[in-house]
Amino acid sequence: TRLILATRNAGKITELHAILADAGLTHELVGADAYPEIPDVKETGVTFAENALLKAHALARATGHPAIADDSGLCVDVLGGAPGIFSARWSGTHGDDPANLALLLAQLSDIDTPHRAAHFACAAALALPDGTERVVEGRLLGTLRHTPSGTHGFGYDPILQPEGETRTCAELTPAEKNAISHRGLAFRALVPVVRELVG
Ligand code: ITT
Ligand code: NA
Repeated sequence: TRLILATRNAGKITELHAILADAGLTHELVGADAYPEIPDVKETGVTFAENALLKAHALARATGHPAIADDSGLCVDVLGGAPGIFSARWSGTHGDDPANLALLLAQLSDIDTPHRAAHFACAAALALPDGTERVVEGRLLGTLRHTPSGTHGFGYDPILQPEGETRTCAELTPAEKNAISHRGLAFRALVPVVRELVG
């Protein structure tokens, strides 16, 4: 069965292929870029779950295939949960990961380590063409560094140090990150749902 990955984020796509393959999913995974005629989905929700469902439904409806979507971001305690759902456009330009990270670091420059708690959040949604939907969430708790470190991953990975780790997410191997990440947790929880509803 074809399963649409309702995302255009290359970092997410790489991680999702590994996470879903490790979980034993054998579906043909096709990214949204295979459907250039389908317009970008407006993320008008106010939660990760709402935005993930919007993206999954839009691709399922437009393609006629089941679709899974990821809405995710970095939530900083001292900023009241920001950037949160605005993580991909925090600096103004959608998808410019380095600019978003640089702006966030500048905003937190006066905040010392005990007050730099943050977490990654991920909502994983499944939608079927008939409108059936499910969504599950995962989190990765940690602390923000003052300077970026590491070259793996994407987005804010070089500044989030997971709880119990001495390395940032960008210093973990991809397999190490997927084993503990918000995305790994959410999509491993979604796999039995896919098996039940898609087959
Ligand atoms: P799609 O909507 O096409 O999936 P997007 O990049 O716009 O792509 P989001 O709206 O969910 O997706 O924004 C997610 C942002 O949150 C992403 O651009 C990163 O800045 C950040 N983010 C999410 N997961 C992350 C991770 O595992 N590591 C680092 N940063 C992450
Ligand atoms: Na979003």
